[in-house]
Amino acid sequence: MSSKISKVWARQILDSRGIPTVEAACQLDTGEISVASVPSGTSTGTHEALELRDNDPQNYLGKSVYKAVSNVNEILGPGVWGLDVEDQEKVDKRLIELDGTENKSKYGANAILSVSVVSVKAASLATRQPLYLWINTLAKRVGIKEEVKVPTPVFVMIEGGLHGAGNLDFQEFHIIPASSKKYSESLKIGVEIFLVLGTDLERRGAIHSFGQEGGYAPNLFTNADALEVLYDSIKQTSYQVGRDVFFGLDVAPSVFYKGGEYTIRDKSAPLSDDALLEYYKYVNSQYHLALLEDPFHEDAWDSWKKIFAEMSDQLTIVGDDLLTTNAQRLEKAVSEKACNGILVKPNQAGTVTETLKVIKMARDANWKINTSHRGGETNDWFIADFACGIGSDYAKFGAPSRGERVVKYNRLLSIEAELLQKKQ
Ligand code: 2PG
Ligand code: MG
Repeated sequence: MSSKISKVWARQILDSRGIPTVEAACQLDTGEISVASVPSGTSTGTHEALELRDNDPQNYLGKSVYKAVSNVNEILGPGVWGLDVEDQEKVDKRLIELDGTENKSKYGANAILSVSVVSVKAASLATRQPLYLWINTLAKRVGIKEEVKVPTPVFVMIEGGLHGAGNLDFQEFHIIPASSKKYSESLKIGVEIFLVLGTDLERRGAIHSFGQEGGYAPNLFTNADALEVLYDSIKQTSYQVGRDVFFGLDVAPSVFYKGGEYTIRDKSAPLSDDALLEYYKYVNSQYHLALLEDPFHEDAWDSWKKIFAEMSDQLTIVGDDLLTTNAQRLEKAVSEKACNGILVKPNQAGTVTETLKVIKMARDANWKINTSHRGGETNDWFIADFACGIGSDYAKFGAPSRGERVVKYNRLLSIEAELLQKKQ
């Protein structure tokens, strides 16, 4: 007989930026207790489910989440009491019904997701199995066919845009080890390149600070220079670009998009969508990108269709702000051929079940899945188990540095070890 949820409660904690977020706990009728906290985006897409903040200037400059916490304690938590913890679909359905809005704006996606995730964690305790295995069971229930696997890490090496304190326009410059490599080998590659890159940036006098996700945030002349510096650093290691490692970008252009044009350091005049596409082609010819995330503004559908038609045979075009882990937007992107990869962030959707259904749709369209952390993170490693449980192709958890990022990369190490042991 499966366990029932006997109590869910929440409190306010801080995320990695020092900004409040929601932590929830769930107690089962058998006495087991799980705890989960939710992340928060810095460069959020307009179409994401709503993150509820108090907007009271007297409290954490408006960023407190006391209302979301009390929504868990008074409405959402009591709403799921007595439910079978193994019936995640029912738990999430109840949460969605209680809120009743399209974008979870009544009780807040942060409040709702905290209850959804803490229930998944409680079910893994109740069923006495690792979290990633339980998530795989949930994934199979919605029709996802993939088995558990440790994804290829996408390391955020250099940060600009809203995430970096330096002068770069693009938000993230990635290093992606070849997908044929074992995860522990990929982690070693990522760390070695990261350390060489740090020394290199210092030597170049590109005075570096760190970005939100632990990557370097240097001052450079152009965005392409960041790729050049990365390229040089890799050359100093035993790894080869195009064989052992590949590049990726999360452009996140909302920050430099104004009046229908994109202003970047690489060009003296603002670029039209077509000119930006030409620029991507040039960058790709020089550096061979494996992943290109959010190349255009989140509502520039025609430009997305164009880049898909012209470049998707060479690289994976990933929609993050374009899709916001949202079934309707994904459906449109599939039917209009706007991209061939999705960034999956459970807090954009608001419940685990909705996130799983989006992944199933993307898999049906033969897309690549990149499961992602957020700019504001906690030490919760749920997303690492989630990425393995759904058989994600990639996992983007930031730089291989800073506690809230490495806790997830380290969790992947232990999952890899467990999976290897099972095979023996
Ligand atoms: C992104 C994410 C994570 P944020 O744009 O992909 O790196 O950033 O959480 O700020 O949206
Ligand atoms: Mg992004």
